[in-house]
Amino acid sequence: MHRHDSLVTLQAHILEQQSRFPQASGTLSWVLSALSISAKIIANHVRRARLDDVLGSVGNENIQGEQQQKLDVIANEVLLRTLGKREGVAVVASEENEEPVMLRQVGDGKYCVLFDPLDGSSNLDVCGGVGTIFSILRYDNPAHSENGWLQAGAKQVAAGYVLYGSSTVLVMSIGMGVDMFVLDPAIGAFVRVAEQLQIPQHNKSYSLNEGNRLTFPIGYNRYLDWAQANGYSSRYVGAMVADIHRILLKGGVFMYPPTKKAPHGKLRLMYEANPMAMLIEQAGGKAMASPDQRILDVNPTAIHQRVPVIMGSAAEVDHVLIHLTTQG
Ligand code: P6P
Repeated sequence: MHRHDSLVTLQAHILEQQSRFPQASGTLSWVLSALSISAKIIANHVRRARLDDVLGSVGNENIQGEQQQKLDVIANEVLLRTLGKREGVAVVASEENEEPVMLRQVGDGKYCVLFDPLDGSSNLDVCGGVGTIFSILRYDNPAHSENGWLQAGAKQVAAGYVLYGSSTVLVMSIGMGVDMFVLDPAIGAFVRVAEQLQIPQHNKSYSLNEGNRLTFPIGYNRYLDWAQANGYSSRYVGAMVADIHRILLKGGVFMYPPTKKAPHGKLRLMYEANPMAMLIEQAGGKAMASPDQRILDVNPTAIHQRVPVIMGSAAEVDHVLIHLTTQG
């Protein structure tokens, strides 16, 4: 039973962190609290999905060419509505929207919030883990790039995810380490359960969709042969948030390599790879797009662009990279 005298809510944690920046206006704190409220609303929809008969697809494809689930639309609308009410949010960009939405004029202290509202939603019908992923960029100077929101992941001011699993877990970073919160339904608040998470250095576990093995670049198959010869286990949920959460807590390596169907990988740079890469690096891990490119250094050219992903414990990522670079 959680001792309530030591209870620190997400709200208190956000204000605690803000107090370390005396010059802070509190705008970022407001944006993070909007994401917290959105997560609680989405969690309720996810847990009631079968009861409220909102499972299944809406019958059309989203911008990604994927079957849009009813809850994808619901989660997207919750985030757009909640963030839209926050003065500090100038732009929102969603996996579900073809173009970013300008909510208000650019000005000092404004932010761009990018998100995948319900990642892995195809797992919903079978009660599998699904999540929300978010990334926050400062957006007060479009000179960062002609669009303003196309900035490298290294410029993120905050990143995080919500996992709607056996419990509702929120994990986030504002660049000072990674902290974890669990939604306590009894009090309707996210309660801090871990601070300064450090990813385990090793774990003989890899996570990728081996069904694509025949079209991986050869180095990935060399790695799989090596890993299987060295007693590695395979764990793959098929929802990035669930797979990354396991790796953050247990260690290992997660990959989505280039395939014939997705030559640049399937995962989206701006609102999947970048936020997860920030969290993994802040927890002491490694996040690469290729042997010589860090995900956070990729300069984006399009809001929905995809990127190969290799991330997790640094030593485990290195085992993959060495097989991508050795010849023969
Ligand atoms: P595949 C879910 O659709 C998703 O975007 C990520 O959450 C997940 O890691 C990946 O795609 C799964 O893709 O091709 O293995 O089903």
